[in-house]
Amino acid sequence: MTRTPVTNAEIAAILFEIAELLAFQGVAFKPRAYQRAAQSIESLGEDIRDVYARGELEDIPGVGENIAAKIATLIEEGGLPYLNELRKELPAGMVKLLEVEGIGPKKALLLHKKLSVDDIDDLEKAAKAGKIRGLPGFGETSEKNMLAAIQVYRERGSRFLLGCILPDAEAIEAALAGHPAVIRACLAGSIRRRRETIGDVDVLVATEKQAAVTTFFCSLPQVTRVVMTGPAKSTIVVGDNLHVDMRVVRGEQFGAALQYFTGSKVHNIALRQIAIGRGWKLSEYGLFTREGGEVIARETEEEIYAALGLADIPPELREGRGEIAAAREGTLPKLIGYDEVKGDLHVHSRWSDGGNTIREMAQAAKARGWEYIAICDHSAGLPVAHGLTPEEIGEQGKEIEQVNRDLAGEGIAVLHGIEANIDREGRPDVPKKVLRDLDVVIASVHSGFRQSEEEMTTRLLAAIHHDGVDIIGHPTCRLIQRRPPYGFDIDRVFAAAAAAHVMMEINAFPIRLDLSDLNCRRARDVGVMMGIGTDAHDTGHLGYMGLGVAVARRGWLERGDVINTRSLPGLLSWLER
Ligand code: DGT
Ligand code: CA
Ligand code: CA
Ligand code: ZN
Repeated sequence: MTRTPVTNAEIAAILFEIAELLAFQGVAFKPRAYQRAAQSIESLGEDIRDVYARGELEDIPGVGENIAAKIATLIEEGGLPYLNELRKELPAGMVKLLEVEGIGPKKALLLHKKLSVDDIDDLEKAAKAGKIRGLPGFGETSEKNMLAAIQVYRERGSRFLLGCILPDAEAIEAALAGHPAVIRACLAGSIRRRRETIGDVDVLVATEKQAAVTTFFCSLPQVTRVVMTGPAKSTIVVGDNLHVDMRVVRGEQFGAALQYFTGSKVHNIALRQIAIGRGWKLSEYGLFTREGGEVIARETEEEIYAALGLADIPPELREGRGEIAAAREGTLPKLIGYDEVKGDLHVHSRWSDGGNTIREMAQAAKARGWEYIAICDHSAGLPVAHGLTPEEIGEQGKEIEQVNRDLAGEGIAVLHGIEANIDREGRPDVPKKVLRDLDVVIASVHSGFRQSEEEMTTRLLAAIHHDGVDIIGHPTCRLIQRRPPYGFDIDRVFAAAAAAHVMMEINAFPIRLDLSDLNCRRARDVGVMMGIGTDAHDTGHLGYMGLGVAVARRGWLERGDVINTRSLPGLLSWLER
């Protein structure tokens, strides 16, 4: 039974599926068009049904007449005959094969034809039986890697990427906060702590009219089904299978409940221990004396922390990683603020695999109040992303100059950068003399992930010591729940980066978040400068900046640890050194 797709995420998912199915059939160009449209819709700032109602679907970047018609059918009819036709042509499990790291459409088709592999179970059997190593393009190593990738796939479980659900969660929070009977509404749980993956969304509401608010919650437009309702807690499902728990409390205990339901469990256990030590009791109802049950604090979180002798601890730090001792000693970091970012260091455009022009990206950045963006398209070593040759880099420079002239006086500067590939020896795939003329050079690993730890360390050290490189892009190359970070000597690489005046990127793209929170903290401890890049491939992706800041905050970073907090002159002077 399929349900009518309603959310942007669902429509995007269908377009992504069409792209994959078309790629399977070996169709050229069309898969990319569907992907591009899906990306735009995923990060669209409003409900796609509103765009449709205004007849403006074709204004969405990447959506042409053909795709707009498909979206219209989806919205009007709740299904798409075209998709059903495509699906019929392949066994259902085949598409899932693409979710195993290292398997693209070509390999999947080959496996299907030669070994009758129809799904992941078949694949696992074939690999275990040693049947795959004999196929053209496969060997014993790739067979072993495939088994490891299947393992990763199976362990992925059902957690959601923060960046994919935060907009929905914040929309629900805002809707609740806007209800007349709601005194306060706030996200809690892991999503408030901004963990990189989220099991379920928790939201806390203070109201005197529990029944009315519960009815409202269960009839929000995002709701797919209602799991349960009750006076203290209700659970709905949004989209495919995201659970949202709403807890209802009275106004005077809001702080205590928010503290309790924000977690983490480890953090809360430590707080309860401190309370017990003082002869008190801490629960979601408040902080009370053990004897007599007198209220000590409950209205705000600050009051609870203060009563326990602690500075107020930002949610992002509540993971039991030393924050309680720091709060007691007054040595908590003064975290970088979400509003302190002045620009984006990693932006793509149509010159490589982005969906928008340089001018459109600049204007969208300006609308966010930023002072600069660095256009860092891919270089020629990445043909799948239409990487730029040195000549094209030169032509792009002229366009950037023109955009800067046109936007002069508007307070937004476009820097000319590149995201160069680091080859297996650690060299960027762009000539030095070309790099020298650029404002920002990101160097990233995009291939050859399977080197040994020693080789990868040497490779990264070489890139860091190359005098044209300013930033190492997505330094560990991990994809959350999909691809583990490649192995390398992190401490050596960070120490070298600090010494060589090379930044480590915090790539804010939802599936990357690379460096991770823990790695940020390690990098900061040895004096590495961090730069946040959204890796935006269209204007909507610029919104991922907040995810990058969240990672930085979870990594205990302060304003001075992150280059994007500087104004343009400060950034440029750091880059020139
Ligand atoms: P998640 O949903 O797996 O990403 O992680 P959380 O941290 O949101 O966990 P969840 O949804 O099970 O519970 C929300 C918060 O409730 C959790 O962060 C801490 C708080 N809490 C406090 N004490 C307990 C307890 O004894 N059990 C559970 N499950 N949660 C507790
Ligand atoms: Ca949760
Ligand atoms: Ca929960
Ligand atoms: Zn990259």
